[in-house]
Amino acid sequence: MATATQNAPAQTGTPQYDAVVIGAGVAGLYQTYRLNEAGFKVKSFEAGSNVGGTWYWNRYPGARFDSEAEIYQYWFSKDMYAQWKPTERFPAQPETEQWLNHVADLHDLRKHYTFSTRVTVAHYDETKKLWTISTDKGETVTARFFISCAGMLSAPLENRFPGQDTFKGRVFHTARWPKEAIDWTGKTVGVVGTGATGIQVIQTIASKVTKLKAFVRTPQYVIPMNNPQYSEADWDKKVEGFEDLKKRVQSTFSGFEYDFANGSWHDKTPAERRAIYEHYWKDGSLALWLSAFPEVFTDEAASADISEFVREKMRERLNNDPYLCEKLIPKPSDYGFGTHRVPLESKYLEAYLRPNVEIVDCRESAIERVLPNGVQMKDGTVHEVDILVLATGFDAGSGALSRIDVRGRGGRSLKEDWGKDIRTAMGVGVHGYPNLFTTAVPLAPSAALCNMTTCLQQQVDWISNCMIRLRDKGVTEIEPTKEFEDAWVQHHDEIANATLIVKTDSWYMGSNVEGKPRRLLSYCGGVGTYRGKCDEVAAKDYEGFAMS
Ligand code: NA7
Repeated sequence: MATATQNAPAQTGTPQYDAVVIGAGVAGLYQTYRLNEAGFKVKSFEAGSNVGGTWYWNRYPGARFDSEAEIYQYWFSKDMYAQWKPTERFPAQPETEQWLNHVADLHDLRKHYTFSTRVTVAHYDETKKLWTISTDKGETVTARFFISCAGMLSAPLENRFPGQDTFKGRVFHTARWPKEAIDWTGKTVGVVGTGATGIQVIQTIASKVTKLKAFVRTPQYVIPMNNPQYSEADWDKKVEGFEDLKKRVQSTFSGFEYDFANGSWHDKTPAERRAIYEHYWKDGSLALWLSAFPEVFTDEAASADISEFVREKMRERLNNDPYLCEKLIPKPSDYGFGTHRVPLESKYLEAYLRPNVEIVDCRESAIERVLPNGVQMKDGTVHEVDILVLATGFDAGSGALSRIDVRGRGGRSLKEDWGKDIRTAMGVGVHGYPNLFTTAVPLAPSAALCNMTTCLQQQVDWISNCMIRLRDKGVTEIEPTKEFEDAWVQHHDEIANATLIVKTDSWYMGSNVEGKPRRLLSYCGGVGTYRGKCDEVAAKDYEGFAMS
C-alpha cells in the first residue's frame, strides 16, 4: 500500500514519517494502531518508560477509574474485549495498566515507540508542509502530520508552593507517583487536595498512616462507589452485549452506558424525584450525575434539589457531626452538585471519623509555604508532616500541548495563542497550525466530560479516516479555516453558557491555573451530538478545513 509519504509531491519535502504521535495512553496506542493498519509510516513518542498514559503515571494509592469496566474499553476488536476479563466493575490502576500493556503486546505496538522520551519542540515548515519534531533526548524527526494524544490530565501542577524543594521528607504529586511501595508506618502524612484524586488517596491511606492531615479547601459532593467483583462468567455475559454497548456509548450524553431517561425534572413531583435519586444513589456509579435529569446541569432549582439530596446522604455518613459536616459538605452557596467533576469514593467520608485523621481548613487560612519539616499556613500555624502528597490537579486540556514549543504558521506559538484564548476547531485541530491533529484538547467532550475511551476513540477514528482521505486525494496540507473555528467556538460557548458549570470554579473552567483564560474545556452538547457534527464535516469532505 502506498503511504502518504510516498505520494507526497516533491516540492513539499519528503518527511521521514507520515505522522508523529505523542503518547502511549488510551488514545496514543489506538492512534498508532490505526495509522499502522492503514499503511502509514508512524513514529510515536512517550515520556513514560512504558505504555499506559494516565494509568502509567497515576499509580498513587487508591487510583481507579469511575467508568464501568464494560465501557472503559476499546471497541475495535470483540476478541480483545472477550479476552481481557476485568475483575471488578471499577478496576484499580494496576489492572488498567496491565490491560493497556496487553493491548500493546497483542498488536505489537511498542515497536513504533521511543519511550522515556518527551517531545519538547514541534515546528511547522510552511514551505515543505511538514513538522520538525524534537525530543528531550536530542532526537529530531520530520513528519507530515503531528498528532497529539498527550492527554487531557497529563500536565500536573507540581510546584504549587514556595519552599517545596526545602522539604526534608518525600513530596509526591499524585501523577508522578514512584513505582516502589511507600512505607507509611509511623508516618504523619499531609494530603493537599480533595478532588477525585485526593479523595482516593485519603480513603486508601487513612488506615495505614500514623496521622493524616487532610488539607481541605473546597469540599466535594461525593457518591459511594458500588464496586462488585466480576467473575469470568459475568464478563462472558458482558461480551454478548458487545455490539449493542459499542453502539450505545457513541450516542449518549456522556459516552457512558446510561443516559437521561426520566424526562424533565419539572414534570416530576418531589416524591418522584426523590425515588429517582435514590435509585441512582444505590447504583453507586456516576449515573446520578449523568442520567438522573439534564436540568441538574442547567436549572438552579433542580441543581439545588439534587444537591440537598446528596448533602443529606453525606450528613448521615458523618453521623451528623456538626464540625465534620461544616468542613466536608459543600454549602448551597458554594456550588451545585455536578457542576464540577463528581468523584465516586469508598468510605472517604468515614475516613474522617478515624481519630488519626485531621482536617486542615485551607479556607480559614491558606497554605503559605512548605518548610523543611511541614506546611506553614498564612496564619503562621505549622503542620509538621513526614510525607507530603500533592493531589493538586492538572493544567487540564491545554496543558500538555502548551508545555511543548509548538509553532504553526509564521512561527506563531500555541502556548501564546492559548495563553490569550483557548480555541480549537472541534477539538481536532487549531487554525494557524496546519497538519496538527489533536485529541483530548479543549472544546470537545474528550477534554473533560466524557467516558474517555468512548471519546478518544471517536477522535482517533476521525483523524485516521481524514488522513486516509487526504492520501487518496493526494492532499499534503489540511487546516481548519478561521471561519470554521470561530463558528465552533461560538457554538461551544452558547451551550456552555447555558449550563451552571460555567459559574463554578474548577479545572473544568481552567480556573485552577492562575492566568489561564476562562472557558469551559469540555464540549457539553453531548457525545452523540458531537459525533454527529464530526461525521457531518467528514461526509462533506472536511467542510471547514482548507486543503492543498
Ligand atoms: P482537581 O480536581 O483539580 O483537585 C485538586 C485539588 O487540589 C482541589 O481540591 C483543590 O482545591 C486542591 N488545591 C489546589 N491548590 C491548592 C492550594 N493551594 N491549597 C489547597 N488546596 C489546593 O484534581 P484531581 O487530581 O483530584 O482530579 C483531576 C481529575 O482527574 C478528576 O476530576 C478526574 O477526572 C480524574 P480547590 O478545589 O481548588 O479549592
